[in-house]
Amino acid sequence: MKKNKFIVIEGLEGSGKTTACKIIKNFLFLNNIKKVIIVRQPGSTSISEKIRKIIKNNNKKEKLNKFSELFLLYSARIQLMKNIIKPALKKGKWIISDRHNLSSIAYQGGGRGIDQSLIKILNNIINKISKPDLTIFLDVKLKIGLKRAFLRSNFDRIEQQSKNFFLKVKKYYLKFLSFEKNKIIINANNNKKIVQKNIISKFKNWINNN
Ligand code: Z5A
Repeated sequence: MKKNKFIVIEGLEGSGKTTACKIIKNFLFLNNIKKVIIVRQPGSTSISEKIRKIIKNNNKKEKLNKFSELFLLYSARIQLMKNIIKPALKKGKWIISDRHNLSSIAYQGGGRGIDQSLIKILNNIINKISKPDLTIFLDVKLKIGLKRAFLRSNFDRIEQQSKNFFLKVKKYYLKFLSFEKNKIIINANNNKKIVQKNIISKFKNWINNN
């Protein structure tokens, strides 16, 4: 039996992260690995879900400061790491997380322009609790991703940002992804069937070697 893993799915909006989480869970189930928890960030604990609402919703009376956004994201992440992820990993459960530290590097560091040295300090706190075994990055063209996200529902507070914001997010994703040792990059511009096939084939290969 394989040792349980902490898997992170990353990418721009509409890249298919939520879909990919389900694909991986289903693949593991078919391979007799049934103790699998999918979590989303920010979110997945009662406090983190409250924080998610503050981060996603537009407050017309008061603008959310970029540093408040950053610290809220890390408050949500610490709650999730300490209360769900760490205990589940200890019990031998697998974790699939829809976003993690790399999202903050890309959105708050790249998009909002917050100094990476501050984000690095916060990431070190998170990594001391537990570090992902694998990051799967769904590489989607901005236009395709945003179109999919918009078709699914109206844009939230972050999705309403400018094209330039998302270009910076993508740039930082790719830059910092290059420092990740354990990663899989998927071309997420293709149709669902092709993307699913590629995810399974690359993930299967990774699992067989880890
Ligand atoms: N955020 C941040 O700034 N910093 C952080 O540290 C963290 C988060 C952790 C979370 O929003 C927001 O928080 C996010 C970044 C910020 N905001 N923005 N912008 P969210 O969780 O609500 O949304 P999201 O993470 O951006 O994901 P999403 O928009 O829900 O998309 P997705 O999960 O990547 O894709 P999906 O739900 O699987 O698919 C979207 C639609 O496309 C759906 O109808 C699918 O059926 C369809 N789809 C999926 N794949 C395909 C393919 N291959 N072809 C065609 N259609 C497809």
